[in-house]
Amino acid sequence: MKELAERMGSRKTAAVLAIQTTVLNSMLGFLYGRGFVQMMPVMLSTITDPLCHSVFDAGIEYCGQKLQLTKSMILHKQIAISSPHLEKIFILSPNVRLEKPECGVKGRYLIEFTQLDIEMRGAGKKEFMGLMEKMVRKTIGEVAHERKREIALLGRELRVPSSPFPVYESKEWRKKLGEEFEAELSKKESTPFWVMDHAREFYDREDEKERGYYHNYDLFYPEGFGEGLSGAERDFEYSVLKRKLVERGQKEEEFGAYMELAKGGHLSKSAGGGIGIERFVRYLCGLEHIREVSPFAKVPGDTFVV
Ligand code: ASN
Repeated sequence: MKELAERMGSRKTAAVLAIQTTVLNSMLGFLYGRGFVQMMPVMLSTITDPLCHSVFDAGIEYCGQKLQLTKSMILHKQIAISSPHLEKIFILSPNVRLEKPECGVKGRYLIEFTQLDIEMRGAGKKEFMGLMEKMVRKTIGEVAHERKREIALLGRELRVPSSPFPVYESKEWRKKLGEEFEAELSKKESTPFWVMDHAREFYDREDEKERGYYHNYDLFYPEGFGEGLSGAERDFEYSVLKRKLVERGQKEEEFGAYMELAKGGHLSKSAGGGIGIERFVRYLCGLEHIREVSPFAKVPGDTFVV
């Protein structure tokens, strides 16, 4: 209990929370100013993101139904953005991902975190990535300006990165630097950067002609802070989604209402992504481990006291 009391009572914790407040105010203000509509988070659902890496099951039984804790709201975003009356949406979305304990040492993982999850109907990757660069630059600028005292207390210096951010193609850089190329690039870079084309979930758009090329993008932070945002253009046609589920050995029934809507032609073209709030705050504050972002941080493998 002493450690929790110390962490809660420290100036550092208060400075980090103040910076996080400015981050949220800046990002939400940015989206409101551009006509985005905010939706409330879904925390329990019959469907959720399958994720491309393995996590422990976080399902519960309720009145004879199996419900899952939200890993991400991607499927709900795709359903919502298909309304002809909604063009741009976002959710400040709490996610639960019961990561394997060994992830704890990496300094970037929490089993409970929040992402600002955004989706735009009809958009492509260029438009979405450009928007995210503007949002990230505005937010860094506002934190640097409004939180000088807190930034100084943390011994950090902040500079607004110039745009456009560098873009790396994953296949090319994996060949050049090996499997750990993203970590290498993150250590070497001095500005946030994009890594394109990751083979992952069935809803990220795969090129129709060049199979195995994915129209997705991750934003990485420099100084070794690693990945902070992931997003993609989406596949939405039933036959394509179905083929990709089969290829991944996943069952259509696991995605019930989502696949039913796809079958009826009710999903539409969109692009979006989610930026992890705790990871962004960790980067801005220059914190060694993500546990320092919140006194209640749940790091994989830890024994939790609260
Ligand atoms: N939020 C991500 C996206 O929009 C999905 C995820 O978090 N797995 O692509």
